[in-house]
Amino acid sequence: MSDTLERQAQRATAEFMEGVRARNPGQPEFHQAVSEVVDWLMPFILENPRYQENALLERLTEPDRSYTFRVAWEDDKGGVHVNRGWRVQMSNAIGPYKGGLRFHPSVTLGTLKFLAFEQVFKNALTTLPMGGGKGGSNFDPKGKSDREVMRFCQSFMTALYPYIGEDVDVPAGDIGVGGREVSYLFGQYKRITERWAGVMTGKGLSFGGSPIRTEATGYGTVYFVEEMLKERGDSAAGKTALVSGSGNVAIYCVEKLLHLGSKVVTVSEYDGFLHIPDGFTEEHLEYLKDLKEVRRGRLTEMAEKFSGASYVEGQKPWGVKADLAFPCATQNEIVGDEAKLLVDNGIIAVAEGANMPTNLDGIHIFLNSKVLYGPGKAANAGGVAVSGLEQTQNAQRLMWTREEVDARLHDIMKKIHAQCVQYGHDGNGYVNYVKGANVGGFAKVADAVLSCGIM
Ligand code: NDP
Ligand code: 2IT
Repeated sequence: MSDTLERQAQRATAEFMEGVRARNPGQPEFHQAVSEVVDWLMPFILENPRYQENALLERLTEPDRSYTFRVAWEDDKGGVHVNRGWRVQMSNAIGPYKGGLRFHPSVTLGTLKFLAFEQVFKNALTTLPMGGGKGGSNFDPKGKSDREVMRFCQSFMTALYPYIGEDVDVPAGDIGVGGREVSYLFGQYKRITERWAGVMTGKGLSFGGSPIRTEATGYGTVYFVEEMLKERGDSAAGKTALVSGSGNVAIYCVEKLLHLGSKVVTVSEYDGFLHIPDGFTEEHLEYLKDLKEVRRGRLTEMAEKFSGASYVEGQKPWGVKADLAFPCATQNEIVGDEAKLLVDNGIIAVAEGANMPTNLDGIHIFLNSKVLYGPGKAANAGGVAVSGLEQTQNAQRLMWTREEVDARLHDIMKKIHAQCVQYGHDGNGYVNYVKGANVGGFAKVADAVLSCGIM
């Protein structure tokens, strides 16, 4: 890039971000997500004036619409509670809105706008016709009984159902929303509308779910890292890996790493991490699945049960020496200093199972150190990709085999990787996957927006 273009891009980015912050006060996560995209996109936009002339960035940072609603529900003792629910429909430029629902006490409209914005570009990279959206609530499922979660989900869907549909907007899971919640939400949709439609993904296999959807995000993240390593003639086999989180994405990331012969030494929770220096075995993994998916228990239990395992309270896993890192918990779980620690300890590749787990300083540290860094919108797109395949199976009234869906997932992750290389190669053998993913995703969405006229 010429100096002039670089300076012009920096000025344009600063000016644009000033406007984003002014128009969206009090939404720092949204500012961060937009900034990560615009930083890499601006030179491309300046080189292609039709995007600027048609105010593409301004249009893509303004949701098509957002709904806010009250969710009142009754606990097991008859107490009445009120939470807030949202659905942000960011862009349906290339297909019906698609994206998960998050139930976590930290959720705000700004959180969901950041997630919906990321989703637009991620979904474009999958090569499937899906727009981007996200929703959720500040409800905390932790410590609630199954019946309480059911009543909450029924109340949430009663407010949400007019705004979704198989060709309109198709929600799925995210933090705090797994198979149990999707099933309750889907059940209430059918009850209210009196119709069965593929209006949610992540459904149970006996009622329209897709094989491999549960595993897809974690598996896909590992397929992506394999592609990144392959570029350097390397592979994940025999490598030591750090995984954070111990939910849906983390569990199946660990599983695929074990299949490939990697040594996984950590998983984590909100207030600490489980360290197994000799590496996870199949027995550890089966125990973890039962602990988290069935009993909803704490990792401290595993530290007590298995000799050689310990729970390190109040810390994240990033200080443990390893070759590969898979942040699979939540946003901003790797901030600048932690990225530096990983680099100093010789990390080779970082693949984000979570959305925006690395802050902007951390991203620059990884890129400047020439670490293979796969941003969430590329590395974790396998989950939504298999959701797209679930929509296709529902439309066909068919169910494909595990092998077929897994093969398609693998193929999609390779195609996402290829798009990142196409747009992110620096010409000297290093691929900037952040630039590649953002420019690749944007180019597809922006051309669709341009074709459909000014709106
Ligand atoms: P789960 O609810 O299954 O698990 C979330 C995990 O992250 C738990 O281990 C949880 O720990 C931890 N966590 C959540 N919030 C925090 C926090 N504020 N601080 C520290 N740890 C936290 O969610 P998923 O596995 O589905 O999602 C994990 C990440 O992956 C999210 O960023 C999500 O957006 C992203 N993602 C998910 C996809 C999916 O298909 N599910 C697809 C693509 C991305 P604890 O239980 O102790 O709170
Ligand atoms: O962030 C994500 O891509 C998801 N939570 C999955 C969305 C989906 O529609 O499957």
